[in-house]
Amino acid sequence: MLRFVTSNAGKAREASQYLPEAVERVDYDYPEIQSDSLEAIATAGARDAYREIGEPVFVDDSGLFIDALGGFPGPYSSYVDEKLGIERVQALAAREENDRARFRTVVAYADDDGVETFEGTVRGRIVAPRGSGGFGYDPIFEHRGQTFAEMSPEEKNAVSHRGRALAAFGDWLAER
Ligand code: ITT
Ligand code: NA
Repeated sequence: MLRFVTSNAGKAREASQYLPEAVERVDYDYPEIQSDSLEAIATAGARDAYREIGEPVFVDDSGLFIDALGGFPGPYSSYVDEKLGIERVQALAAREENDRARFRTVVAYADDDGVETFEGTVRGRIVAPRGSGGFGYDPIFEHRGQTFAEMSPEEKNAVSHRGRALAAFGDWLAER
């Protein structure tokens, strides 16, 4: 059994579909350090959550990086979603010629041996919102003609940043 420390139900759903072991969600809101690096945020979060909970845990820190906006909102994606909302982020991006963006996830796993991180990236374009699946920025992120919110959970996991990070994590767990 794996413990996933997250306040985000959408992340937890995707992880349980992907990993070979059962995933239990732990709703502990670990303090997030401020950093431009998802690796640093995830590593500090996993270490803190492991200390707090006393059992091996993993966390997921993710962000949407819009090329024309210098990678904004990036590590601040959660804050920007909360304060502006995805429609206003899309409106900002629509003023630019270059519509390219990427999603990134860093999964960090902590146990007695320390912290291991696993990364996943997917490239796409920012478009006007479409679809009702997924969560967060999914309606404005298009990959090969479909937004992530138009995909089934399986379709999204097969190509997504989180799917790729979890696949690397799963391989590592299996080889351990
Ligand atoms: P945690 O408790 O796990 O930290 P969170 O929602 O605060 O949950 P992050 O700090 O990683 O997660 O913030 C990432 C932001 O990007 C947040 O607004 C998410 O909704 C959004 N996001 C993350 N993964 C996404 C995905 O696969 N599709 C769309 N939006 C995503
Ligand atoms: Na967070």
